[in-house]
Amino acid sequence: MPAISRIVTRFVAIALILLAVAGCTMLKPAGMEMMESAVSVETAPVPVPGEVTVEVARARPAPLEGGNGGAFLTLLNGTDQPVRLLSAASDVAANVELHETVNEGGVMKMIPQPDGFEIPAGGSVVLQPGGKHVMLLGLVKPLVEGDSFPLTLNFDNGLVVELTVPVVAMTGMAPMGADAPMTGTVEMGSAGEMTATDAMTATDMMTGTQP
Ligand SMILES: [Cu+2]
Repeated sequence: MPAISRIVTRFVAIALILLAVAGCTMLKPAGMEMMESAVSVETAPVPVPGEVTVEVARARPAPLEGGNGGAFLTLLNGTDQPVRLLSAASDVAANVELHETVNEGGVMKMIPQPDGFEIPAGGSVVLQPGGKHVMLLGLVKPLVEGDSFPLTLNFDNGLVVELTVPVVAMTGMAPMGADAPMTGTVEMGSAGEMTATDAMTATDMMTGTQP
């Protein structure tokens, strides 16, 4: 192969590599745009390098003013340090706590997590029905499908994230105390009957027993 031809070939090869690299970096802004809009639960979000981001925020409908509700989202940590979600706040509820639902011997218990949730460096934490969740205690109004409400997330690195959480119909288990009075059986699909436990906070009990 003549020298000039080799050089041209090499140039084309380098140009193709640069194009491929450019293609990769162009995907990142597109990913960030997706974050702004509604992202389906099936989408597996990827951390944005150097940033802590929140995706797939939503809440399930809750018919009772004064009752409880649950909000769910995915926390993504694109930094090289662990970051902890310390607390959440919203004017849609009298009190907002971080909870985790666990199965203890077949009984679903909601355990308050006063230390919040740690997101590993480069990793993610998924808040979803039947697991970790943002507990809305003492709703100031029912959560109706199609509505939305503000939610503030406070992280241990000083980051504060303000979200607008849409209320959407969701499959899966209701957080304990949500959607139904605690004196009865909570609707929770095939997972069985949910019972009140000592893991519940006093606030759970008080707001849960309202009609
Ligand atoms: Cu809860």
